Amino acid sequence: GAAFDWSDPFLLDDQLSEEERMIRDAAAAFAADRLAPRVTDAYLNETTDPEIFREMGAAGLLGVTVDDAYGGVGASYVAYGLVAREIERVDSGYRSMASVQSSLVMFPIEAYGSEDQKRRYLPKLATGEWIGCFGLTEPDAGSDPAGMKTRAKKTDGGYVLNGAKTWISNSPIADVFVVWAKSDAHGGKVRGFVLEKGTKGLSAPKIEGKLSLRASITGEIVMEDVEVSEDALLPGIEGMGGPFGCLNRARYGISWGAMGAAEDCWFRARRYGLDRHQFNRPLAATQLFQKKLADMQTEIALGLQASLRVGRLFDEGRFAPEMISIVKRNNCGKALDIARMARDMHGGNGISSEYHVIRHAQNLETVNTYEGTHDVHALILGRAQTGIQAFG
Ligand code: TGC
Ligand code: FAD
Repeated sequence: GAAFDWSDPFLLDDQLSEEERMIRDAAAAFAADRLAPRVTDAYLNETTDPEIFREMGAAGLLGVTVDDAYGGVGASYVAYGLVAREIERVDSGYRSMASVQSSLVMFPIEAYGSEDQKRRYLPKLATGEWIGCFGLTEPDAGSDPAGMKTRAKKTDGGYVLNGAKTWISNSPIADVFVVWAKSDAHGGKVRGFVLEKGTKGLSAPKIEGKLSLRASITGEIVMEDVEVSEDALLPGIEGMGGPFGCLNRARYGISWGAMGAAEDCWFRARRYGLDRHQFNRPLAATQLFQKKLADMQTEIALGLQASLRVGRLFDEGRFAPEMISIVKRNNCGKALDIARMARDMHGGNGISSEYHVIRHAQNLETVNTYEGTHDVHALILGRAQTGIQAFG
């Protein structure tokens, strides 16, 4: 038999390629050296340093799956997931910044963009010189994005866009805006547009006062008669399959990321239980404490194994969106439970920023909601097995 590694029960590490391990280790070093030292201040003061994008780019953490001809890394979806896990081990907000850039901005430009669009945007997004955002959600269209009101009207040689997006990660500091709008020239079908900061009529006010994901800036995108030329249109896709194709990638990455945050909570709870004594013995010597550690270990081991499987299927071109709903939904829900549990196991110290677990728990409230809420993914899975659509 093999020795049991409590921190890697199913020997996940063994199932990775050499390249995947190298990328994972680079992301882990970056997260520990560059992100961990800043996160508490960023969270407490609700500040996002745009420089982080440049640093992530230099470390090769943006556009992990994007072709290296356009500045990406050209690595696997498994490698992308491992990067998300390492970044989110520090903070879900930092992982958000990276997943939006890679899956929601670089991916659609690479997959649906023209050659000119790819050459213009991808290299600068890969280095982090340009920051991207993705506008799908609107004030009256969240879980039901097909209900969007944003419109693109055809003009001579281009389009004029009107509408408002809300809850948009990165938008107040973004240079590049991938936005989705119903286009009258395409029978009212949803089309993607790439807008640039500074375009007349385009603004992105910050949403203040978030009590979750505070290290990641969030804003609106307001479009008032924004005129763009024909080359702002993403030519390669029409319909809701456009934004959903991006969401598939981001949701998959989040399934890994949430496990990274959960692992951080688990390791901290274990350490705390070994160090802290009450009733003349370590907390970790109690049965209740050990049961909680066993539950954490079990859910994390299963969750990581499931994400790895979906990642391999992704890399083989054999994934289905429902597989992603299973891992996005379950891993986020379990991570949130684990973070709340770890907070409890830290007692009063658990509410202090110094111990990090309450920050993870607060962040995971967002992670459980965005990219399809926990319940919306249940409805996607319910539909797949009953043939009955329960949401609309
Ligand atoms: P439905 O009728 O099911 O489908 C409409 C069309 O879309 C296609 N489609 C997909 N294509 C690819 N991948 C998927 N996962 C797809 N899901 C659907 C489908 O084939 C169909 O195509 P066509 O050509 O036949 O028209 O769609 P519906 O409108 O009934 O949708 C229902 C539902 C609930 C599944 C969907 O609307 C949904 O997933 N809602 C959740 C919304 C969401 O996830 N928003 C995320 C916003 S972005 C974000 O949160 C970023 S946070 C990032 C960060 O900071 O990390
Ligand atoms: P609603 O859709 O109004 O849902 C409210 C509640 O009702 C939820 O519990 C939901 O599960 C439930 N519900 C909804 N419909 C049904 C139904 N049919 N049956 C049963 N229950 C239902 N969006 C972007 O486009 N780009 C971004 O970069 C982005 N970043 C974000 C960053 C943050 C910090 C946050 C909080 C959100 C972000 N979002 C982004 C938006 C996010 O995707 C939406 O918040 C999410 O899709 C849910 O939509 P909603 O908030 O409108 O909630």
